[in-house]
Amino acid sequence: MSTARITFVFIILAILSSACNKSAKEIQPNIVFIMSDDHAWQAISAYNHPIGELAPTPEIDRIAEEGMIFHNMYVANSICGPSRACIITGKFSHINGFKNNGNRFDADQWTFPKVLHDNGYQTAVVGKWHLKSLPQGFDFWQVLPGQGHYYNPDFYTATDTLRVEGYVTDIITDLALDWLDTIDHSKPFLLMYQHKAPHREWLPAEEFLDLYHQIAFPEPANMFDSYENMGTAARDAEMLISEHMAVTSDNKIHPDIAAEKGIEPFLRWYNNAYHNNLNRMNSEQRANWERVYGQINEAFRNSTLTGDDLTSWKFQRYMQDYLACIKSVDVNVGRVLDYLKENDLEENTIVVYTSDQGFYLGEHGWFDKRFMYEESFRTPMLIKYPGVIQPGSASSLLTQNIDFAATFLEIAGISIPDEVQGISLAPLFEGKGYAENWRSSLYYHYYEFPSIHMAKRHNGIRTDRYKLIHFYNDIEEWELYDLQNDPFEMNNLINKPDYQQTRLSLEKELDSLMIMYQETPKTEW
Ligand code: SGN
Ligand code: CA
Repeated sequence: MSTARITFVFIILAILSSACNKSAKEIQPNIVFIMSDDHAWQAISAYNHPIGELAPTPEIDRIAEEGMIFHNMYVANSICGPSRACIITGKFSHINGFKNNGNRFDADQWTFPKVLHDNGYQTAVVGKWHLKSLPQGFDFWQVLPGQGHYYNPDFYTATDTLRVEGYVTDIITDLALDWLDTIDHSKPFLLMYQHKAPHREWLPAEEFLDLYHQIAFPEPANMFDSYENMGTAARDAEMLISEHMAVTSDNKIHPDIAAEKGIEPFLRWYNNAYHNNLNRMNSEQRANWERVYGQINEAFRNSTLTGDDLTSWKFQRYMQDYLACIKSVDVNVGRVLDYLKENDLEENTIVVYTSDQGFYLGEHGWFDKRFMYEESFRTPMLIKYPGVIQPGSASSLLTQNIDFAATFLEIAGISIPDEVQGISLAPLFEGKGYAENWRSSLYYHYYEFPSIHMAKRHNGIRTDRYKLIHFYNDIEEWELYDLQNDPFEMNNLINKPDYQQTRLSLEKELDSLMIMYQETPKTEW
């Protein structure tokens, strides 16, 4: 072929391929929004943390391999119901009104699923919901009451309450795939596929009960933190693996054996929880469970663990069960990804994987979440968008879960109302060039106190490098961390002379975020 002909062929191919890309983007894409409950980014192998590497999540990682991983995705309020409300409204808790798990979500308000539904999307939510009020804006929903159960869970549907035999993560996936089978694949859809796992008390599926029993998981360096240079809030929190995690319901030791050893759980009802969890099982499930956990109980009965050794043992038990629950999530995410591929839906479907918040895997000695410290404030986020997001890409810009609503509207070609507080992440999908104009700080506000785990109320701000936290109700304390020099937040710098300039500028920035986000007057907090 002559050079002129080759050039001509290339030009035609280039025009054709740009036309294809364009039409792909002009079609409204399908959205599969996958959210698990309490899934720490440390426990996703794509994030390269030692825990994730020992308990890999190859299926979830596929989303990052085929798309983008977000290294700085944060929540607006690190607790289940509020986080979910922030996601569907694109607004902070003080605007959507759902500030803590005790509240009831006002389901009549604006949410992005309603808007997608009104714009021709087929919509469904399956699994964890936790907003007290029933879902609105969905053609189909089947959700767990409250926290739900791992074994033979109950579900609410629009017409019924029913108990489904099996393991919750598998069942939620079956529901998702069954719904996908019923809908019209030539029209766009939104599927919110939301797991209960790996929420406490971490009951693994039968096939994974002992998956990680032979692995020694590394303890975080600050697991025996004395909070010397932190504040009162860290010291007063009741989320220690050593004291507040139950040897019974959490670590699966029979209450009689724990009592023989002189170990009482922090709350007495944790013993009831132990029995209630097992009583839900059918005889086959129960027999499998006893086979595996019977051995652990026997070994515990014959042990003489106390003090830090007992804490280390509890940490291993915690990791084994928590990560085994994640294994089921991972396998089931794989089923959904495979379904999309096998049904020719892959090319036009965006898949997001995230969690309602981060979680402590022993950092500062803790489990649970709530605090604005990194492990619970930061949440995983992986997204693939074939033809738009370059496979294997990453973003480290400051992003927040209030951004999902705006993002989904923008990619569906629907205008974003001014009332939405989050911003669309869509510009980040196509690569560089946005860093200079991107937000430079994030706002956070947590309210659930006094309550289980006793994490005090606080708000604050995080920039690229610093974090300023204000504990404002039963104590009046400020904390300032330099995340570059102190990534594990061990040294509160608030009174250090060298940091007074930084403190002032962070306080100013916090004030302006509060104005921008229409924070309510402090007297109403
Ligand atoms: C339950 C858990 C707590 C957890 C809250 C909120 N206790 O109360 O450990 O912090 O839920 O979790 S349990 O013994 O019942 O498991 S959230 O994810 O719903 O916000
Ligand atoms: Ca949660």
